[in-house]
Amino acid sequence: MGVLIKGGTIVTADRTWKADVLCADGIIKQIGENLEKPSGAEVIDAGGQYVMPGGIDPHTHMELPFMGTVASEDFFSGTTAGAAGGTTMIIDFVIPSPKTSLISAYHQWREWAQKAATDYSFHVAVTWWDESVRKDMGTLVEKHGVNSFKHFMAYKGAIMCDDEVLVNSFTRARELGAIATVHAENGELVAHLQNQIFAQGITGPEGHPLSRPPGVEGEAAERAIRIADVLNVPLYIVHNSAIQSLNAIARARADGQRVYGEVLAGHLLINDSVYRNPDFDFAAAHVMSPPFRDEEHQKALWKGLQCGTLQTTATDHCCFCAPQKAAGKDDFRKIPNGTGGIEDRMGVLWHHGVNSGKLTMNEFVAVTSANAAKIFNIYPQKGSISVGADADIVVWDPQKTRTISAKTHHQKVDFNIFEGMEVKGANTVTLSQGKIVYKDGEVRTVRGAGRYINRPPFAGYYDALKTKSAVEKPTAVKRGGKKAAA
Ligand code: DUC
Ligand code: ZN
Ligand code: ZN
Repeated sequence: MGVLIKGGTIVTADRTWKADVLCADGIIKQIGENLEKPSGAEVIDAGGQYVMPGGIDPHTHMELPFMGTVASEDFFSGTTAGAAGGTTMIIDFVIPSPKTSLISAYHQWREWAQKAATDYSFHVAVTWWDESVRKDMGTLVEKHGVNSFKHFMAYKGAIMCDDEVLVNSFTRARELGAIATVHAENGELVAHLQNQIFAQGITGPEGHPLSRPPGVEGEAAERAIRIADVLNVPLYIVHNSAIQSLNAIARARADGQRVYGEVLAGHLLINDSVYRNPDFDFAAAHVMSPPFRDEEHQKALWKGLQCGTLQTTATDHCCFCAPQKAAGKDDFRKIPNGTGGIEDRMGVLWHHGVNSGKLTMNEFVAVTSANAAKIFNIYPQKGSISVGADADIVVWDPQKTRTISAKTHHQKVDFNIFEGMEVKGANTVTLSQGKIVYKDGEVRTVRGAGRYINRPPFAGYYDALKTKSAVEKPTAVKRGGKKAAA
């Protein structure tokens, strides 16, 4: 059995070369020229095509209970849509409500994710603090393969962390060898601006970006970076959309701090004019946080990705259909925040990144899979084409064109933020664990075939962090005895 991918050009984050790839038992068994077809193996003709690691989307929210509703995309439909577009792994978020146990929330999400068609893992959000949270973080790292903890600095009165929670949780993450991650928006400022703008009579979706200006994001990013620096913990900032947060990351990295930045395909390609569209359904369909920004920010984000200030691309895939968005018909503050994109991230990044010359093919692999695998400590099991790696692979035809549309996508949502966009370059085949899950327009995913992927803590990586004697080895000043002469 198995699958032999013949005649393609392998593209990884490091190199490009012509070779065949033999997949069996879920992994890559052999890479080489003119490999023999084992009996019973299926052959994929990859002539004229690229063979790359399947995409990893490190930021999704399948079937998330949020803002009084539940995201429409579930773990099966969402991972299937991902597979159709070349993404073979997601890292989703366990988000416990304040005062609920992290461990029970983790088990709840594991149960929901049983139906996933491709592999997945979980970041766990810390939304409150007490001794049980401290203990549960330890259990999650030591027993459940979690190495990243998320902190929402926005969503006041719901899941927002104040500085006390950030400090406690970052400190604990440091002890455990885990990485802290943040949604960087100052939730206090957002709440203040939302109320002010609403009181001024702006009730529609155009109020959404006005209540979340770039400075709100910059402040939170800067604060999270400073806290992480003092506590000496690595930090990953999700969905950077603004020059302010980008610059904060660039400064911290130039200063030697381990700070990583993610950008969403949507923030690179969609601008804030969508919120001023007179059609409520259209404008509301784009309500997500942080909001889409103007072109100046988009250009800076592309440059951030090109120069390495930002290392990963994601989607924040969190789908709500028009009837759900209508909850905020008369009040933009009540529109469920979230947009989709898992199916199209690879295609739009290839088209607007590689075809435009902004990214090399190897950089494309870095920002769509390899870097996420490295940052979240699952490389080279994921994000690589190497013997022994999981056989999560896309066969990519650089000549294939398609037009993105909600009418044809596999995502369980009635809107596509990239509607009408023509892209050149697409997967013809997707393999997950060595099995064909998508081929030439036909989806072959299997409900429940996805596995939970453990992510170990970062022991060696932490050893390399600079030590901060002021925090780690304080020395008391000796006093008493004879007074020194004045
Ligand atoms: N932003 C969104 O738009 N949706 C889900 C959560 C988030 O941070
Ligand atoms: Zn977020
Ligand atoms: Zn999110």
